[in-house]
Amino acid sequence: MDLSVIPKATSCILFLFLLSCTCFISTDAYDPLDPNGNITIKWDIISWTPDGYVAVVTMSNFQQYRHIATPGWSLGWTWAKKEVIWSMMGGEATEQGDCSKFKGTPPHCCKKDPTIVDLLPGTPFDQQVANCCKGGVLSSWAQDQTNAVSSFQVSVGRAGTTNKTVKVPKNFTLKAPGPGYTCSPAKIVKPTIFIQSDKRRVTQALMTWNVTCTYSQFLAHKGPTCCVSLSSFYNDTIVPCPTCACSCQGNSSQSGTCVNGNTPHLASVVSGNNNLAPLVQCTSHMCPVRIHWHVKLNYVEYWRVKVTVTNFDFMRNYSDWNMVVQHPNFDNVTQLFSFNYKSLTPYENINDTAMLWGVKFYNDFLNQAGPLGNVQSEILFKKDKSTFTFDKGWAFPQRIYFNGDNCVMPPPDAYPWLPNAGSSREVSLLALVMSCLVALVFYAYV
Ligand SMILES: *[C@@H]1O[C@H](CO)[C@@H](O)[C@H](O)[C@H]1NC(C)=O
Ligand SMILES: *[C@@H]1O[C@H](CO)[C@@H](O)[C@H](O)[C@H]1NC(C)=O
Ligand SMILES: *[C@@H]1O[C@H](CO)[C@@H](O)[C@H](O)[C@H]1NC(C)=O
Ligand SMILES: *[C@@H]1O[C@H](CO)[C@@H](O)[C@H](O)[C@H]1NC(C)=O
Ligand SMILES: *[C@@H]1O[C@H](CO)[C@@H](O)[C@H](O)[C@H]1NC(C)=O
Ligand SMILES: *[C@@H]1O[C@H](CO)[C@@H](O)[C@H](O)[C@H]1NC(C)=O
Ligand SMILES: *[C@@H]1O[C@H](CO)[C@@H](O)[C@H](O)[C@H]1NC(C)=O
Ligand SMILES: *[C@@H]1O[C@H](CO)[C@@H](O)[C@H](O)[C@H]1NC(C)=O
Ligand SMILES: CC(=O)N[C@H]1CO[C@H](CO)[C@@H](O)[C@@H]1O
Repeated sequence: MDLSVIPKATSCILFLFLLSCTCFISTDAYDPLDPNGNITIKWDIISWTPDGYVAVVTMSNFQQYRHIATPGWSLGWTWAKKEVIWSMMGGEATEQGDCSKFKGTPPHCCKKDPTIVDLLPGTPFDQQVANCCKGGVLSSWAQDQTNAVSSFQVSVGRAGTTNKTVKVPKNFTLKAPGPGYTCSPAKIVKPTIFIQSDKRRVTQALMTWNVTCTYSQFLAHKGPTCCVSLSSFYNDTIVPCPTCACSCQGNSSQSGTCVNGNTPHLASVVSGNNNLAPLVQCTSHMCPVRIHWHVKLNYVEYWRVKVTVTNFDFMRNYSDWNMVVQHPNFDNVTQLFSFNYKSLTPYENINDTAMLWGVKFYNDFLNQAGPLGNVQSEILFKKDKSTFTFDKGWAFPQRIYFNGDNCVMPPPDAYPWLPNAGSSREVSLLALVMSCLVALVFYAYV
């Protein structure tokens, strides 16, 4: 045998290795399940005042499944000139800043870089505007469009008083409430048209600008925040979340801290703390949230899955949680028990992705770690005879997101097998070897 083949064999293996790597590394900036997802912040100037303008600022969450939960959003920007906020409705600046230069009633906020938060539910009517006062909570577009919009009104002074002299604010920051969003510069767009409620008259903004903010999981957290475990009726093996999926136990610098589940008194002490950092129960995966997918039953026409979401974080209740699941059989889901369901169609004719969330007042609240810290549901799928199989892990999801973040899946070769699936595995290994040989032959002849 020619010795020169050996480096080629090595390069072939290297090539296959690189190929398999590119399949598993995901880039966080682009979300294949919601490629157009963004939060758009729109400023509509509705009147000019002697020293500035009154604007209605509207945030629309166009993301299909990522929402903003309590304690809600906060929006910041930097004024382009020496603007001040005389007054606000439906929102408030967190700090007034130094207004000592003003005689008489001081402005609401004199800071160069104000931070605005929503007002709380129950705000008096005379301080409200439409879509305000939800404590900064924004639903996702797929779950509830009417609650995916939040507005406040701001009266700006020491600003331009015509559309030629007004300067758009700069450096927008959106916190939800932590990091994760990156906002574009403001762009002047066509003035918004408002249709009056009786639909007999339309008005328009004097000037409008838009800011678009997009999410990156990489900016939001240092590492993953959830993982997936799998089991099935046809194999006793429970495939756990990958070890160290979110962090590792131990005391090195990369390791997380955790609390043992059998010390609930410690958990109740720490949950009095206002810190948002997770404090997870000690597990091999160290994730705050685990999603378990169990293939439960096989009928002639249908098959049934049980999904359990478990909270391992002692510091956090998930109000209004949601998850997104990608599985080819979501085009024929027959029934979901005790979760809400909506099909998402990121690609026009592939209908394999669904958003699931809790039923209001029943299981929309995922309690902190402990005996109440889980929610579950069962899904009934209708079999399509041409695609349905328990072989090759087909019955398991391809991707799961919890609250908008991608969960760590077990490696595909660890999925529970059908008891007689060993031979098909050898076949696929053989196919791999064959393809490597084909590549080798190709190399040898070029
Ligand atoms: C923001 O999302 C909306 C709705 O999906 C989309 O129409 C718009 O083009 C997006 N904007 C940007 C700048 O991506
Ligand atoms: C400013 O207003 C004038 C009319 O008053 C209009 O023609 C012009 O397009 C406006 N410019 C912008 C940037 O809105
Ligand atoms: C933009 O805002 C961030 C955070 O508020 C701040 O760190 C940064 O210096 C600001 N940049 C400019 C150009 O104002
Ligand atoms: C500005 O934002 C609004 C949503 O708030 C959207 O309807 C409009 O299309 C946006 N304009 C542009 C030019 O992106
Ligand atoms: C922490 O690390 C030190 C030194 O690296 C080691 O002696 C100690 O046993 C470790 N403690 C735990 C709880 O692992
Ligand atoms: C979670 O909710 C429960 C019940 O409403 C409450 O007792 C607990 O203090 C909450 N925990 C946190 C961390 O907010
Ligand atoms: C996708 O599947 C769902 C559930 O079966 C169905 O209601 C929906 O109409 C389908 N959408 C498309 C575009 O096929
Ligand atoms: C169950 O699946 C595991 C892989 O996760 C495999 O090692 C085991 O052999 C399977 N059990 C049976 C009875 O086939
Ligand atoms: C068995 C069955 O109902 N199959 C249907 C699954 O969904 C696709 C697309 O929605 C249909 O084309 C199949 O007929």
